Amino acid sequence: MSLSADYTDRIPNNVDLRGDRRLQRALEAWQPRFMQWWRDLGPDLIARDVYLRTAISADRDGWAHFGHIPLEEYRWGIFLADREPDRRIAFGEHMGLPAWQHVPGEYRAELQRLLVVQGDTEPASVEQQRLLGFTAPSLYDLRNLFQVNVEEGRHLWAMVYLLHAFFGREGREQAEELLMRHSGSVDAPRILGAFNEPTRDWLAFFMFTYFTDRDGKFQLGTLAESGFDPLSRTCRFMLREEAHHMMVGTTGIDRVVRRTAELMREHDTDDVRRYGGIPLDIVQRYLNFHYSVSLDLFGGERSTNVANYFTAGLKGRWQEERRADDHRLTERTAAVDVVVEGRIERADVPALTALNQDLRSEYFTDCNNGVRRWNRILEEAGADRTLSLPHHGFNRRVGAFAGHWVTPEGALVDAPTWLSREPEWLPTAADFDHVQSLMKPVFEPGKMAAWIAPPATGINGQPVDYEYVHLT
Ligand code: BYC
Repeated sequence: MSLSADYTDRIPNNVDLRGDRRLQRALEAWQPRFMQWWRDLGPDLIARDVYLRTAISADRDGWAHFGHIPLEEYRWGIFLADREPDRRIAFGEHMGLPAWQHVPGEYRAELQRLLVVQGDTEPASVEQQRLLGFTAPSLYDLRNLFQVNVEEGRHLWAMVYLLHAFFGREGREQAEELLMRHSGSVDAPRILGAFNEPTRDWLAFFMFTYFTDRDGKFQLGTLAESGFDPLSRTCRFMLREEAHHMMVGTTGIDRVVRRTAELMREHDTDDVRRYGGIPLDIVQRYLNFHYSVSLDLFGGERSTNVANYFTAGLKGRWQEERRADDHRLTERTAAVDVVVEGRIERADVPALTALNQDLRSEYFTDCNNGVRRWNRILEEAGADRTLSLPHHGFNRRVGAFAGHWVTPEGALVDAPTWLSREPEWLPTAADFDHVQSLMKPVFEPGKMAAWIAPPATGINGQPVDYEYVHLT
């Protein structure tokens, strides 16, 4: 049975906020600060109204409502997926015990850290994307940008709820700080690297929603396994919204690749720059960048943090319950990459410390599906070119490859060699300039910028030329 949402409250929720006056008051005090942050650092382009999906209940069917509303009137709410009766901890040293409904005292610090890191990424992405509305390639895309933004805001609410409800004064302080750190700030940057990188243009936005939101899918998937039941339920609900964000990335890159292939065929050249397209070389360099910074989000190949999270029952593996092993892993080893004397080798380490790599390899498989899809589009269009994921050691700042110079093919080279070839592999100033030169807004219903193909379908059964956004 699903708890229905209470929309009469200032903060819509299915957690019975009314039953806990103190918590309700604390969250109501945080709400204006959130709104101030949204006005200061949320989308800069102000639209009259936007065709948005709003979460209204935890039911699988009919969990969302669609309609035109001003962005500021979006109802950021708190929703947890339904509680599974008799849910048990599925891994680690407490395996088999009933899932915790309260924070176990001995894991308070670790759990709080996980929530803060997760919470920090959500507003960061909104900040990174705040200017993109001005250059949207269509009203359909503008609507999708805003949808992603309001839902990342809601995901911030999800973490703030947990911090307020379960971590007392410290949790409330951490919730304040989530609004005080800012993407790219020198004094108070966001916690994880990728969330301080600028999202300059729409190609970067599609790459971000493909690669970085996909890290979100996998990290949320591991937190959905958590023995701390409120976190698990929160993440299960967030994953439902997250699927749309990745659809935006996947189909966004589909459409760029499709348009580029059309221009290549029409003009019989790879250099579609002068025909208003984005050459595949640039697409590949953007892909190399976004994939490699997203790999850093998985942490080191060897990590005692992740071993502790798993053993404690706080963070599981991707699809933990489908794994055919003892779910404790205390006796197992796993091979991880190490760089030894100028060579990439494999070393056996305790499996528990290799869990970041385990998750990263699941992520790799998923990312590769996109690459296969884009290559199919290229093949069908008769283009004799392919895209590929760079080697996982390429351009890394975190883990075994940090400080090493690895080519996209996986060869270790010296710094001067790597740096001399960097312009072949990572976006150059000229690439950014070219993509920026194409970023002209197209705000007429049904019309698309010339560098991107139209989507195959609209949103929620609406046609592509629907007026998804009414500007002023
Ligand atoms: N940048 O033991 P290590 C999303 C730190 S995205 C900067 O190797 P660990 C979204 C690390 O914190 C998903 N610092 O790694 C997407 C640690 O510091 P402390 C976000 C980094 O801890 C799009 C030290 O280095 N959710 O939802 O096993 C739009 C040693 O680290 C980085 C989560 O990440 C980095 N890239 O794993 C919107 C889930 N990497 O503790 C939203 C929660 C590592 O020694 N977070 N460090 O001071 C976690 O599970 C883990 O903290 C990490 C790192 C997977 C991030």
